[in-house]
Amino acid sequence: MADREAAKSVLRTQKIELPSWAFGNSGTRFKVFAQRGVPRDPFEKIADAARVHAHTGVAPTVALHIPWDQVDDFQVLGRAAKDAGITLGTVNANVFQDDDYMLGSVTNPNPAIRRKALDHLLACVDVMDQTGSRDLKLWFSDGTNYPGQDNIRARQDRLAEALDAVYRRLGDDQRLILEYKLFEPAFYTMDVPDWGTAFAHCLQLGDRAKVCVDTGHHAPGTNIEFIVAFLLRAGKLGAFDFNSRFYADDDLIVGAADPFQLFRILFEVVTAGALAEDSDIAFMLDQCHNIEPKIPGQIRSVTNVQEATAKALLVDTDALAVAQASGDVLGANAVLMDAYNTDVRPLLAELREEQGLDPDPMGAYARSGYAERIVAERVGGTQAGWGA
Ligand code: RM4
Ligand code: MN
Repeated sequence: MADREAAKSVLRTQKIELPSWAFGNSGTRFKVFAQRGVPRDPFEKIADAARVHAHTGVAPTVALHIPWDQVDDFQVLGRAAKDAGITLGTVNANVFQDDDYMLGSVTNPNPAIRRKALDHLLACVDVMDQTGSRDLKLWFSDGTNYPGQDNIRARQDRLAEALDAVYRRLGDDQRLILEYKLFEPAFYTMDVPDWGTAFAHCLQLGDRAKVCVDTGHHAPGTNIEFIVAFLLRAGKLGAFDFNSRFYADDDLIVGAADPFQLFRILFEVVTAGALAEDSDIAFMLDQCHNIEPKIPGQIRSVTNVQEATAKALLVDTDALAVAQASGDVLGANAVLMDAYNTDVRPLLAELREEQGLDPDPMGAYARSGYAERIVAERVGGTQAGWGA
């Protein structure tokens, strides 16, 4: 087994970014169940995200979604985050909730609608200038539902044109992160359906364009760790959107559906050296807590990523290399499984204690009284949520 202390020193520097939208109400197209105490504005979302960081110590940034998190002055929001002990992270553009976008945003056949969508993306870069965010994450719902509905190649041209305009607007320290998704809301073609499409567009754009792997955006049975390994090797993995899926884009708690897959993904990250402190990969959560309480849902998500990471760090890479070189199929597999089957919870509890944190973040949150406080205080106003 690899060195526990070495694993701990990497875990100490791990950073996981929280999605602001995880704290708002969410649901399916059938029903959004409102929860008491849910934030009514971006400031309250930030307070909740800071709470997750306070208990876990590894979630110091929160991603914004524009216009869901639109405020008059992003510097004020940034200061609020700082006062709460966190900073603002990735800016997510939202060009999927306007009536104009029924037939697409940047790939819409109507040039005026394409212009409107592009203007929003450019406005998101303005937001980044104010928040100091490094990454602009783009996910497009664009696509078609019926064969013949639109010209597939023309839509790729329109996409490339918009991406290029955004890329050229970025500052030297800013990046474009392109996310793909197999299907939904479009059911016949998505304009960015898979990592290959995202990769090809990013290659064309340049060094500061990278791919986001949302773990819920693949066909069942897809070997996601292979994609991760490939993109890492090509220097094109920009970010993860972590979540779990049983069926499609379920947005459930990461590590809930398939903790072994999460371990395999993180093992690829670890062996590529991409967990190092200077790594430029954004490890984000992209989840919705439809029926479970949201702050504990985020705490559980963070600790699930930590547990999978710890196991990945415990793989005895020397023994693995020997087994691989000698063609010892079962031996190599056993080395990996030994690490996966290790109970890393005591190690993580120890790490938290060393960092002055409660070893049990879920318990500490429950005891903190925060949940009761926000229920009592957040009365009136309109709860944040993405509708439906
Ligand atoms: C999309 C995609 C994006 C996220 C939105 C809320 O399916 O995963 O990353 O911003 O959902
Ligand atoms: Mn996502």
